[in-house]
Amino acid sequence: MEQHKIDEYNRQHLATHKRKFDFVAEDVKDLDDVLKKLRAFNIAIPSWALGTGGTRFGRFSGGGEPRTLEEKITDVGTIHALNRSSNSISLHIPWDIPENASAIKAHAAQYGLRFDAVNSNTFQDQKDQKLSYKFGSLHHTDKAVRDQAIQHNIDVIKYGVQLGSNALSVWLSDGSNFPGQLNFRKAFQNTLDSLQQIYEALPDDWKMWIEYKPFEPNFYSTTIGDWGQSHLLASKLGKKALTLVDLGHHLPNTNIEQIVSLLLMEEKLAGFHFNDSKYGDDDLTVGSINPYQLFLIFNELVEGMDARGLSHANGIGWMIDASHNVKDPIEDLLQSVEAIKIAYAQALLVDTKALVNAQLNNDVAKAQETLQAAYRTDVRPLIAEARLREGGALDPIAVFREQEVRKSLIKQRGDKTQATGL
Ligand code: LRH
Ligand code: MN
Ligand code: MN
Repeated sequence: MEQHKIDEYNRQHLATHKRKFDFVAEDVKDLDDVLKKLRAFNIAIPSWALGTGGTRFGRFSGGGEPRTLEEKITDVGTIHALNRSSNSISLHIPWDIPENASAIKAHAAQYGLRFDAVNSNTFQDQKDQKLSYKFGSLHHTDKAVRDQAIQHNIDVIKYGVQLGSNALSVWLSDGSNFPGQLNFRKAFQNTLDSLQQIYEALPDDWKMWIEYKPFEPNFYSTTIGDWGQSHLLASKLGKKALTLVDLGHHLPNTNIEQIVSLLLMEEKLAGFHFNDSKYGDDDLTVGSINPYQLFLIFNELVEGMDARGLSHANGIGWMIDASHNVKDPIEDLLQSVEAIKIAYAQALLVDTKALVNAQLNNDVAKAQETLQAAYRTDVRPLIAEARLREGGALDPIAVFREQEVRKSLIKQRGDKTQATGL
C-alpha cells in the first residue's frame, strides 16, 4: 500500500472529517490524552485470519488468499498501513512455520511489524506425527502422547524466541464427549504436570497464556473449560502463567466483563482473543453482534488498569481471533480493529468521577446514564483523527476498495488460492 495513495485519499476527505471531528472533540475533556492513547493502541492480527475461514460443511475461497507466511505478513502490512493499529502478527504453529526466522523477521520489519504470541497446536494430527491427539494431548492417559505434546510446545517457544516473540498461547481441545470417558481429576493433574514442564522451558521474560473454552470439539467436558480452571492452573504454575480470555469461549450470557475485572485485579489477565458471537464460538467480526458488551469490557479494563497505574498499550495481549467465511478477510480484520478501538475510545470517555459517585450513593439510574452517555457517543471521528496523525487512512476500507487491492492480489496470487489455517 503506497503512502501517497493514503495521503491523497485523506486530502480529499479532510474537510468533511474536520467538521465531524470538531463536533465531537469539543465535548471531550482530555482530548490530547485520549488521542495519545488511541494512537498508541495496537491489536495483533492472527496469521490464520488472512485466508477465508470455513466451516465443517464447506469453505469458499475469496481469491487472492496468501499462499505463504510471507504473503500473510504482506497482508498484515497492508492492514497496518491503512489503520496504523495492527503492528504485530501472531503465528499458529505448524499452520505457519517460520523456517527461516531471520528472513521472516526482516520481511515483517519492512512493514513495521513484530511478532506477538506464538500459538501451539495439539488439537490436530499433523501428517508425519507419531502419536494421535484423538483423545487429547497434555491431559492424555498415555505419557508418550503427553510428552509429544510437551515437546511440540517447547519447539513453538524456540520458534518464538527466534522471532522476538515473548508469549506462548496454549489452547487445548482436550476433553471428553461422554460421561465416564474421563477421570476429571486425573485429566486435570496430567494437564498441570505437562504445563509445568512447558513452563520450565519458558525464557525469563516470557509469559504462558492459558486459554479456556467450554465446549467444541468436545461436547461433554473440556479439561480447561472455564476461567476458574484456567486460573487454577495459572496460579499453580506461577507468575509467568496467565489466563487468556477469548470472547467466543463462554456460554451464552456469561458476564465476561466481570471475569475480566477480577482477573485484572489478581494480575492474572493474559489478554484477549477478540471476536463476536451470537451462539457459541462463532468467530464473527468483533463488535458485529454485541458492541455494548465490548464497551463494558473496555470500561473494566480502563478502570482496572488506571487503578493499578498500568499502561493501556502494553502488558496485556490484544489480539483478534476470528476467521470469517464470507467476507474479504482484510476488510473483516479492518472492521474488527475499528470495533475494538471504538469500544476503547468510548471507555476512555466515561465520566469516572460521576460513575464513582453514583456507585457510592447507590444511584443506579445515574450509573447507567453515565456509562451509556459514553457508549452512545459517536467516537469514530476521534479514531479517524488518531489514525490520520499516525499516517493511516481516514477510512481504511474505502481506500482498500478504491485502490482495488483485492483485485491486484487475485492477479498476483490467483483466484483459487487457499491459505493454511482453519
Ligand atoms: C479455539 C481457538 C484457539 C485456537 C484458535 C484457532 O477455538 O480460539 O485460540 O488457537 O481458535
Ligand atoms: Mn482463541
Ligand atoms: Mn475459538
